[in-house]
Amino acid sequence: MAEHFEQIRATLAQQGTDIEQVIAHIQTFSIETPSWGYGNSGTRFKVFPWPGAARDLREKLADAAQVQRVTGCCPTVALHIPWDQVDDWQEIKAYAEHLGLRLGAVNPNLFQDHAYRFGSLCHFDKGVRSQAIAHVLSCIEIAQSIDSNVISLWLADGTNYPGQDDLRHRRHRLLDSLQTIYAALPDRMRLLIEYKFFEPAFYSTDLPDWGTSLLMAQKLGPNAEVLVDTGHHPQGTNIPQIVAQLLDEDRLGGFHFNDRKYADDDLIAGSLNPFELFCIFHEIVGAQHESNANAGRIAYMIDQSHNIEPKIEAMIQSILHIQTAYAKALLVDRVALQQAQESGDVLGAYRVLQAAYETDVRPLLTEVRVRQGLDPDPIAAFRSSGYAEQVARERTLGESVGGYPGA
Ligand code: PSV
Ligand code: MN
Ligand code: MN
Repeated sequence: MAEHFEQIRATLAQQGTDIEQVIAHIQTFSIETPSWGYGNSGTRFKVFPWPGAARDLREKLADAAQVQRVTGCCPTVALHIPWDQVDDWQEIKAYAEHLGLRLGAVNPNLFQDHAYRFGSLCHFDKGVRSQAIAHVLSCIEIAQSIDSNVISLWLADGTNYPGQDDLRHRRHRLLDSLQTIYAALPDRMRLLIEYKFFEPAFYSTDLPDWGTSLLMAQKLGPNAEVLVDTGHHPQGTNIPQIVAQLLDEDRLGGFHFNDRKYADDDLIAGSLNPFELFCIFHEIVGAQHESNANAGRIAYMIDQSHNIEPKIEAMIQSILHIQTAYAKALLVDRVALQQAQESGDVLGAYRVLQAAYETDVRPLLTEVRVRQGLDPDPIAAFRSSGYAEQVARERTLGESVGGYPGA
């Protein structure tokens, strides 16, 4: 292991990079985990309850604290309202802090009220739009009270059949609703606008792609940015290029990481297409190198609902994959890459990326973890802690509060 670490150090030195810089980048990189990833969730076919799965926000936070304990890079937890609604936000904030956590992005729920059959912010009925707006405004208040500065907005709005509604009118209503929301946003708070090309709507979706989200953000103002959920694109979409464009437009708000084989599968990030994840980070690191201001304020978040897998371990595994992708992107020899690019050496440029991607970064991540006093193998550390068995004993199987189907 030590030998391999020295090898990485030597390779980096040849490239003119001090390994300590790479380590410092990895040490300051953090990922937010979602409260909804810790509770029972399922498909529309079945929810298989996991023994000991968190049933309420306090338990979700306790689980998230375990993820933070073994990874050291997940200090914040995203909330979903009303799934995570509590009476006393100060009490829950203090509880999170007691666990060594902070409360993160607030996600309004604009898809699970009966009123939203035909949409929320785009609905033809002003009363429904007002209800949806009021909900987002109350989420802004919650965010303020817990010192969170991110609202993540995902809409299920869309239509199922041609002619069902007027697409331009829906767009006007959407912009109008977003303008009301944006006007209520405190200065330091950001509105991250997520997109998704289909589902639950099947003919049209009101925010179907990054371009539409970007247009909306640009019309709203500088605190509105685009949220890229990696599972929300048609097959074959070049997500790294979307990332590059958003960075260049200074509107990349953040990520919802997850992986997929077919559509919005919400599987463990990096489990199916780790190379794509690496290419995403390659774009970010490239922008960092050029002191792109946007690259320094990206909200890295996970958005996963675990159905058959152990929820806490799935979260840890996702984080390890994301960290690995980032670490590999930090190893890219940028000077050699630029030389190859500018001399038209297509394969040479590709091979520079490939060399970084193929590097075994486990010794590097081990070094980072050991310096932080962590076990080099966070999954093993979690397994040997006995926490999973303890909560399986203590938490009776039952209904969780909020979450995806049946949860
Ligand atoms: C639904 O597709 C979704 O997975 C979106 O990605 C949201 O971010 C998430 O649910 C939470 O509402
Ligand atoms: Mn998402
Ligand atoms: Mn999704």
